[in-house]
Amino acid sequence: ALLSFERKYRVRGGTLIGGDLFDFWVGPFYVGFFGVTAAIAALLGTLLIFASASQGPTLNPWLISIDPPPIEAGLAAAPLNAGGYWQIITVCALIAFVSWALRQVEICRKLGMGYHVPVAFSFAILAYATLVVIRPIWLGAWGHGFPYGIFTHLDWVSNTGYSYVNFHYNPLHMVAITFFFTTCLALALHGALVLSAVNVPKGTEVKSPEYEDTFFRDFIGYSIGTVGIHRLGLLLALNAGFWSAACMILAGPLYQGSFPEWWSWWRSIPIWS
Ligand code: BCL
Ligand code: UQ1
Repeated sequence: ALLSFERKYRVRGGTLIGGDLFDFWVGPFYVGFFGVTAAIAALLGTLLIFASASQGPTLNPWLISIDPPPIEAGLAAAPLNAGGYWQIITVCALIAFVSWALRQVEICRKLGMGYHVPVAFSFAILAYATLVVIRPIWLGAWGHGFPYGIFTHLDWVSNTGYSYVNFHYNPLHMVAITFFFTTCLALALHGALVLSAVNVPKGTEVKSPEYEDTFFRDFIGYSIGTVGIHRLGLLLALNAGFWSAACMILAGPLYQGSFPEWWSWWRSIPIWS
């Protein structure tokens, strides 16, 4: 059903391409040119996953794996059953993700809103593209991309990590993890604080944002404010994705060998060496 306010916001225009073509809704969903391209790319990619899986050696969902070409194949186009499926599926995935972001942009434009959501999603796309396009090209072989399988992608993370001896010593991996953890802290504080103000006993009035500010001023002498916490949350989350991508550009393209060894400059600082 159409919610009472929805009709008012179903405005024409704001499209990036094709004018009125596909400028309509299906049920609650805005379609748009990029809704069509996202749907086609996602459907095609998914069908290709089934096609590749049907070639064996297993149909066990946990074990199915669509593997990139072998490292020796370099950056060439591979035969379907030797990494070619992986290459085409990767293209489908990228078209679907970028279409999804552009559809967000069109919805933002229709509503006269900022582009914060598509900008944020772009960081996730960047992290994915770093793993399956940027880093493999930089290292000279599609075989450096990760395989599309439930267990096999976990094995890839483990093997890739241990090939740098101890990945916890990757300094940018440290930065990325710290941003992920701090993002969780910020969202837990924010969710808890808002609920504590709003979820009051029956018959009593909801507390105003001033109570939220006051809680944190009493508690730690500082409140970042109700808009501020959302800016902080977005900043933390974008940095989590960005430094994840950066840590994988460091690992391989910019630095090979042992990450524990990378820290020898620190151990040899004159103060304590
Ligand atoms: Mg590590 C990566 C944390 C231990 C090796 N590691 C990461 C990062 C993150 C992290 C910082 C993954 C997040 C990311 O990239 O998001 N690692 C982490 C933590 C520990 C840890 C917290 C820990 O021990 C407490 N890591 C280790 C150990 C190593 C190790 C020591 C193995 C032995 N780690 C590696 C390797 C990698 C990481 C190797 C990476 O490659 C990875 C990384 O940095 O990648 C960049 C970014 C988000 C994405 C990539 C997702 C993109 C999503 C796309 C755009 C959309 C998908 C849509 C989907 C298909 C739709 C589905 C439809 C729905 C059904 C509706
Ligand atoms: C905060 O200060 C604030 O403003 C009132 C919120 O808005 C509702 C919050 O959710 C949180 C968590 C804080 C406290 C955060 C810091 C970084 C002091």
